[in-house]
Amino acid sequence: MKLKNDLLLRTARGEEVERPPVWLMRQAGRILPQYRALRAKLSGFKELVETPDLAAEVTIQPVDELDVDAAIIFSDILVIPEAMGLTYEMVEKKGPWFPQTITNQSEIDQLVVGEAAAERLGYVYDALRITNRALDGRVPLIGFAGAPWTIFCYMIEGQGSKTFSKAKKMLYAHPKLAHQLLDKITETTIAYLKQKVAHGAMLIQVFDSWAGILSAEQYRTFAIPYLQRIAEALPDVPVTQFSKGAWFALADLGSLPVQTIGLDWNTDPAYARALVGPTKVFQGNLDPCQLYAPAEEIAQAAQQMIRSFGRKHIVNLGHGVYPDTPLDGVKAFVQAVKAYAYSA
Ligand code: 1CP
Repeated sequence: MKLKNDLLLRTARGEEVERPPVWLMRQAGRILPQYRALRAKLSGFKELVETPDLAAEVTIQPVDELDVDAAIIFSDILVIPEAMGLTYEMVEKKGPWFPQTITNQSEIDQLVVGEAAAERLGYVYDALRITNRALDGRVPLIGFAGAPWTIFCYMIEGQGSKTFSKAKKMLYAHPKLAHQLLDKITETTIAYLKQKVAHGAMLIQVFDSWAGILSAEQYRTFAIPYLQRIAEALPDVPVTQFSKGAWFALADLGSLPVQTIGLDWNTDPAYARALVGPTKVFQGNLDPCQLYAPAEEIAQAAQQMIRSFGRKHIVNLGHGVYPDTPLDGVKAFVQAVKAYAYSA
């Protein structure tokens, strides 16, 4: 498909661009009144995720309302554990809940893996196809998955956690089992992301939301090799690796065969550049709470951030936008970036 706005893809490929592209993690969701209105008519979150026409509709809402430079397909990282055999519920105001979790070898042996699991997610591929048809090339469509370590956390723990200490316990007490499970998640994620690319995802982002609770040594052992396999399996699209809180792993992340590294707001761009080297593109990293400030201050903060990154930068927040963020703050952020021009 011919794109009318391919700024994100040109930037991710390392080309010289006129200004940085901008989109927001979690842009499709509760910050938008049109999302809340649609969501209120449904039985719950999963109905939205599993109905391709509706998922496509909320994917496009932020492109219409916010004028961002990319769409990200509306879905969740938790479709992968579900496809492998662990169904999830999304409990209102609480978050995900898995009635069944992984505790031993035989439960790992029973998981559905690879293409057999990925083929259960036809609703995601349909949503991608429908979204691209409706977008008609206005902006690129981003596909995503959770990183193996983050998916492992939910499969062991069965819900969100501050410490994910049950998941970490398996790394210390049963490292062989941990590697078996990480391997199966990786194989499934690769099959899934290949299908996403085949159905129209033009860039893939891998979310390692719980990277920051591991040590540098554990991240090198239990995360990096699996991220490497995923990136190597996707030669046809740019890949963004976002490992939240993983400042201690920046040099390792810099050696992955990905085009873009996502940074959270705790990470100084110059510090990251020194560890990652000159070639990667960075994505990030405004504090999501900055968007609670007056519009004028948001614009100044956005410009200052762009200057501190220099070139090779995709503008985003340092994590997902918070649901109670004022829409005017989000718009001030996007417009400030779109008004920016790199000096020659
Ligand atoms: O009320 C609602 O509508 C549910 C809120 C919600 C939304 C809008 C959840 C529940 N998931 C989503 C969509 C979603 N999830 C997207 C959509 C596309 C976009 O970015 O606009 C994406 C990319 C995700 C990814 C996701 N889900 C991550 C990784 C990114 C991150 O924020 O770190 C994680 C950790 C999840 C799990 C999840 N899904 C939902 C919740 C509340 C959680 C987190 C639970 C926890 O704290 O453990």
